[in-house]
Amino acid sequence: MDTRSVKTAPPRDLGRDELAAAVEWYGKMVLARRFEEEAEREFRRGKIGGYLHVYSGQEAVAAGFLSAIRPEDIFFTAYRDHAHALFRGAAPGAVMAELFGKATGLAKGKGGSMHLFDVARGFYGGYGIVGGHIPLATGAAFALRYQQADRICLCFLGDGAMNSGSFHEPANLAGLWGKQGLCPIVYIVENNQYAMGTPVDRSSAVTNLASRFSMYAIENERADGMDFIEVRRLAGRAVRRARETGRPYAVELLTYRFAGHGAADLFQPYRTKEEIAQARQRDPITLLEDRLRAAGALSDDEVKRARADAERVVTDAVRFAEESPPPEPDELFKDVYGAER
Ligand SMILES: Cc1ncc(C[n+]2csc(CCOP(=O)(O)OP(=O)(O)O)c2C)c(N)n1
Ligand SMILES: [Mg+2]
Repeated sequence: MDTRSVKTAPPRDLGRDELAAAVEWYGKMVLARRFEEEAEREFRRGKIGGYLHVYSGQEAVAAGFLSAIRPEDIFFTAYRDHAHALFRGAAPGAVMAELFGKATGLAKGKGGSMHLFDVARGFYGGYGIVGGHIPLATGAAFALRYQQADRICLCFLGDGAMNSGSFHEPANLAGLWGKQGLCPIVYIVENNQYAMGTPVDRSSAVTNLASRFSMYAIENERADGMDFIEVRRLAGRAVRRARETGRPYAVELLTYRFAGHGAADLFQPYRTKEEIAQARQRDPITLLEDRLRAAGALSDDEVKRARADAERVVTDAVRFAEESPPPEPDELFKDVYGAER
């Protein structure tokens, strides 16, 4: 199943608060998209070392969920993480500086694109090992409830990550702990149809990924991940439920990445240009723009202003990253285990 076969829900009336939030998040999504375009450009200019995976096309997923949690809640994701950091309020300059490997970066220039961290804002990373963060997020959710905190944890993961062993053990524990109300986590499977060049039906025996959570007594649902407003509504319900019951919940959101897997995936031999063009017809930013225009909440001028603001913020972020110093050599021995001298 792909996003083309999912119908967008018929427009329902948007409440005043919902509309205001959607306008605000539209601006954030425009910024994230512009940020990613620039990151790809800076990679090609040789300014960004290591690896780079951009989020373009998937914005409604992180935006929908991160707009539905509280400041004290926490979340984990994999390596496609720039938008998650920006949506949560990290300074774009600090995110770009991290990509550039600079001391002013979100992880002091020592993590790079795949390892963004912003613990003060509840963002616990940014992981390059596929599936590696799922046990951590599940343990963190348990810890929150064990400490009797009224906080929940989100765990974003890819369709490919669900086939790693490090998915199954924590999923089992989450189901088990959930029976005692001790695991307030929402797993958000970002099904962008591919794990690098491998489509879901060539890597997963069961292609309804949401249903696989049932094996571990985790209730689940599957939905369109391109429509911000619907994702946000769903997120509101899922998050409230996890908070109230302490039980895990799983959502599979059907989405699509518009760019290559990573910056080195230039030719994308595993998919056709036509497939990409068709997916782009349901660009989450355009869909939201259309919905807001139809509701009379967004004018041409406001769209222009959102784009101009994003341009300015990203230009400033690049300048900040370029002008920042690299980390000092003795930073090598800080924030790591077993490096006492
Ligand atoms: C343990 C491990 N195995 C293999 C890789 C190489 N690898 C990097 S990304 C990726 C695909 C993951 O796909 P998915 O979870 O769907 O995430 P997406 O890139 O689509 O966001 C693989 C196999 C890795 N980083 N870690
Ligand atoms: Mg994927």
